[in-house]
Amino acid sequence: MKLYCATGNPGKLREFRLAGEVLNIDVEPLPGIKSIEAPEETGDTFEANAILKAEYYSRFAEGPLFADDSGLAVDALGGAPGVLSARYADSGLSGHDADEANNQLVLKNLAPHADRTARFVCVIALADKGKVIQTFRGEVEGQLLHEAKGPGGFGYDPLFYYPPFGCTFGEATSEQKFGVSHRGKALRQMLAYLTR
Ligand code: ITT
Repeated sequence: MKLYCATGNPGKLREFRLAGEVLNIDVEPLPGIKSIEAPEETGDTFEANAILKAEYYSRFAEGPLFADDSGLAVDALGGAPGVLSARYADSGLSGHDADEANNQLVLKNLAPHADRTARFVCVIALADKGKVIQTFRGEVEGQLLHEAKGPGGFGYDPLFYYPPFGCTFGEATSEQKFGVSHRGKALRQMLAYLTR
């Protein structure tokens, strides 16, 4: 089975490719995605933005395509950064530097709070020819540390301590993270749906 995925985030793309290997599906980036202007993510929910991205990019694909909208929801911050996770610090930076600025702002805003519970949320939308077919949601709960730990993963992974592993997602291997993560859960649901 071949599925196109649409993302401009290299960290997500690495995880989707790993998913393809582990779950035995041919996951390929949408050809030419770099030359397609990204849609504005105007939704208030992960579902709305995932659908918006999947419907938009599937117009450029031949065959089914999926997109993910994901982020970190911190309980003590009322669910922030939530759908704004990628641009929380509004730093104008990209890649690792943007991640670093976002992590620093989360730490600053969370400093007065004792409760450091947070969850990663991922909604994947599957679409074909501009129409959504189905959405899939995965979540994983952890605790935010006071400083980053580990070189792996991307985004908020080095802050996200996952108690069953006894380490952060930044310290876990990609395979370990994929086995329990929000993205892994959503992807496995999509695969179950496609092979039902
Ligand atoms: P695309 O829309 O092109 O896929 P994006 O990075 O803009 O890329 P989102 O709007 O879904 O995607 O924002 C996701 C952000 O949430 C991401 O940039 C990270 O800051 C954070 N995030 C999501 N999943 C994560 C994970 O597994 N580990 C760490 N941070 C994650």
